[in-house]
Amino acid sequence: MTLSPSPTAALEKLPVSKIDRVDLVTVKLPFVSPFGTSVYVWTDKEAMLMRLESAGVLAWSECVSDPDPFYFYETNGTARHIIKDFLLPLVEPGIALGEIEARFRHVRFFVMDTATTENGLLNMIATQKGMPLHELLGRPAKKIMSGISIGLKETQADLLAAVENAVAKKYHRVKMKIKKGQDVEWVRAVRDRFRDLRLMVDANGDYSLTDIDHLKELDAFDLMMIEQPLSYNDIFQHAALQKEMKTAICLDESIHSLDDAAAAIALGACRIINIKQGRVGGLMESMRIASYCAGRGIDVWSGGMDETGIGRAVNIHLQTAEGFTLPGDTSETSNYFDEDIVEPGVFLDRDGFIDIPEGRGIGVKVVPERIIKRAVRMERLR
Ligand code: OSB
Ligand code: MG
Repeated sequence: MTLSPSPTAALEKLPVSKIDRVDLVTVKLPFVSPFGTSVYVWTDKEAMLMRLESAGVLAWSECVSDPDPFYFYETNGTARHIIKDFLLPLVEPGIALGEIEARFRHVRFFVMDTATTENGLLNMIATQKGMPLHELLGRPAKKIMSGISIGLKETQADLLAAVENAVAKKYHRVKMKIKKGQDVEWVRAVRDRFRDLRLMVDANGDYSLTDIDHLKELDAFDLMMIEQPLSYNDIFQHAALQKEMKTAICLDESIHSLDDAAAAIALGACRIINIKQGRVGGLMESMRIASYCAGRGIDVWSGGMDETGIGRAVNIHLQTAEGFTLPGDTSETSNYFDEDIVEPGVFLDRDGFIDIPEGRGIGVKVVPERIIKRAVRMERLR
């Protein structure tokens, strides 16, 4: 197999400065309405934020773990432990990002914590250089496509109202959550009403191969893809399912690295990959996966973890990278929060596109009063 030039070669050479101070700040933001998936219903976002300070320059980063292990095995509690006791001590002044990644590889599996730390360092470097993050990543600015993830609703009328709202805002595609017993008829209701909508579904692993005939009924609705129909832990069975289904399978939970993506593609387990930078260890691994997929006809898009504006800004910058061919889970701030902790928030323009926040680093500014208002825990690590 020929390998295309690494999209991160230049980034790996960048040295990090002395980080004088590191704090973890956990904030809790109420959702405007509960967000339901096949596994759990969240009523607020409890996000652990990392604040880095170097010679008076500030850079923030967001860990995408939840307080619970219902989407992923990490929690804000395990993330704090791994960052504090294992990752941060490996970050020494003057060493290059590639060396930091190599050191982080000794810490097995904790991709969300690796991502938090690495993304914070990238934001710091871009801020110090006075350039936007996408420029540090070597990517030109562009308008970012939008997409919304609609959680499970109590009634089909509620679902149709939410889709109607998304269509009116000009979202480039709509994702609806499904689960066993709330799938085919709910998709049919949406498709009957919105014939041309770019529509997809996400099952968060609720089905097994014994449901194959039922899942195949979804082939009738011209869906862009079905996201993670089978177990969060599986690649092999998805390959069997993809052979039987017309609709493209997209993997989310199963993919934690470039190696996982390569295995999934080689097995024919999916035709699309949802890249959540936090779930694959950060921006650099995300770029590697996206470039790898681009060379093999596999579409990728940026997933979301209903992040605060810090994580959202990172996802927005990432989507300038090679290979991000499809709209991601990047919705307006108001879809989740009455008030976010950053300015500016995310808005769609009249064609449904999102502007990259302007300025150094991730671009958005953290509003200190809002952090204080929402903080549930603060801890200085260094
Ligand atoms: O499966 O993509 C998912 C949110 C939390 C956990 C898992 C998922 C999601 C979403 C929300 O679908 C996407 C977003 O708006 O950030
Ligand atoms: Mg998903």
